[in-house]
Amino acid sequence: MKNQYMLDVLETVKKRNPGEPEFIQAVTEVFETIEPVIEARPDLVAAGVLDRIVEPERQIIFRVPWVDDSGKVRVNRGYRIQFNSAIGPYKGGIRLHPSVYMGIIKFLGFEQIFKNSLTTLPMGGAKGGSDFDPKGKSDAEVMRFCQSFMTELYRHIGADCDVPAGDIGTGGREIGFMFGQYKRLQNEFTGVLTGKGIPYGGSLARTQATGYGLCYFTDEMLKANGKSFQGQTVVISGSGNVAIYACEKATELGAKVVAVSDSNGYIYDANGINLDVVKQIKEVERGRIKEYAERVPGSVYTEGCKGIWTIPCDIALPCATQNEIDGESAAILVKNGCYAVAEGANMPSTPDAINTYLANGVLYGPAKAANAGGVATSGLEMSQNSQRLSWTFEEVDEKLHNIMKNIFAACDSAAKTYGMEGNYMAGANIAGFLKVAEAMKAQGCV
Ligand code: NDP
Ligand code: 2IT
Repeated sequence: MKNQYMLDVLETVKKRNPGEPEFIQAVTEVFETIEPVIEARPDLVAAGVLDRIVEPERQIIFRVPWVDDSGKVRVNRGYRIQFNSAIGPYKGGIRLHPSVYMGIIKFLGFEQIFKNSLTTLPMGGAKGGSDFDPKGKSDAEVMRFCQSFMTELYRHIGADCDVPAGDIGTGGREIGFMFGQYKRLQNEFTGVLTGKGIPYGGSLARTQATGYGLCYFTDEMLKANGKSFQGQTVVISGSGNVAIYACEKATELGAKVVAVSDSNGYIYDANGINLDVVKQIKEVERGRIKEYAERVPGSVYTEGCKGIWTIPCDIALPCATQNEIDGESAAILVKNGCYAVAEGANMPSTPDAINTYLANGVLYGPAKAANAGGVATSGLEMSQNSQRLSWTFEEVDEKLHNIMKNIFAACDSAAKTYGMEGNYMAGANIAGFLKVAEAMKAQGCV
């Protein structure tokens, strides 16, 4: 990046957000790819769009006290960052994981601005979460935590203001407890959360949406380059919501998924992952992926998660967490013949890994575009709630499929317009940025 104005803004971001490397990483990646837009659009510079877009509109940090099953008082820290409302109400998930701190929520909230813009639906960017670890907690403990979390959060959100959803550690169970508490406090039944259960306003296909959408996007990217999922070997990291439904759709599209993982280790199954077993272990029993090897003959479990990227594959779909593929892992993927990486997780590739993909002609589907199907379907859930109607699974799935096709087309076309054909990361950042930037300029200095 050579543009002095952009370098100055980035310097300010670094000074204002010390000790938050993930946030700096996310901002740097966007800046490096939108430089030609900034060079071509002095009006956006004059409107202070960049100076404003890197500063969250509002950041909320709060105490979350709850009582565990032994009667002991526990305290977690809750966050909600309402990053940008230029194109719609704040929208983004809630992450419950012990690694959560301001830098994680800020990077996720920042990326959400551009992702939500790419969906073409009217949603601003936000993210929230807590350092609470749902693992090993009883349902009653999770409920008390969620109720306490919402007892503070409810005053900051609303169906037309800020609509949270799931992310790591927050699934249907947690959304249910949070929705119940919101309704009780506000005495209002509204679409204030997405990812709700089907009996109380949830959308069919939201559970599948991120994983399915990832495969729809990847399919478009492969087809545009003369390839397809048919007969290809796929490695998927993670075994949570995104990984499970990515595995389901990739298999349906003719691929063989040979590996999945969790934070302890990974499974290799040369016969193709038996997803019913994974669903039973992860969705029903809330167990560890290690148990797969005990139930499926011929599969092998290896301790540690990084080794999953040494398994030879044609297509890699990282669906666990940020920075899970570093430069070294990316080089091994390339050496083993992997020619496409599409991101179900948010920011799973380090800058070194991305450089390795681009230098080796790997087709690279960046998170903001590739995993946008989850939040897009959340947008469809909001539409259904506003209409007080429910669409069928097929209707929602078809809309999702079209949205993912359009997202790929937008990334492809923006990359071409700015002379970076085939660089879908640049295309995603540019297309996502431009819509928000125009809206921010039109609304004046707010
Ligand atoms: P889940 O909680 O359902 O699953 C997360 C999976 O990733 C688990 O297998 C978990 O293993 C693994 N994982 C989490 N943290 C780490 C870590 N630090 N190191 C190694 N593995 C880890 O979450 P989701 O599937 O919903 O989310 C996965 C990714 O997709 C995240 O990056 C999320 O931000 C992103 N995403 C999610 C969307 C959604 O709709 N849910 C939408 C768009 C993006 P373990 O059980 O051992 O912790
Ligand atoms: O990262 C993401 O896009 C999500 N976790 C989904 C957010 C949402 O509002 O559905």
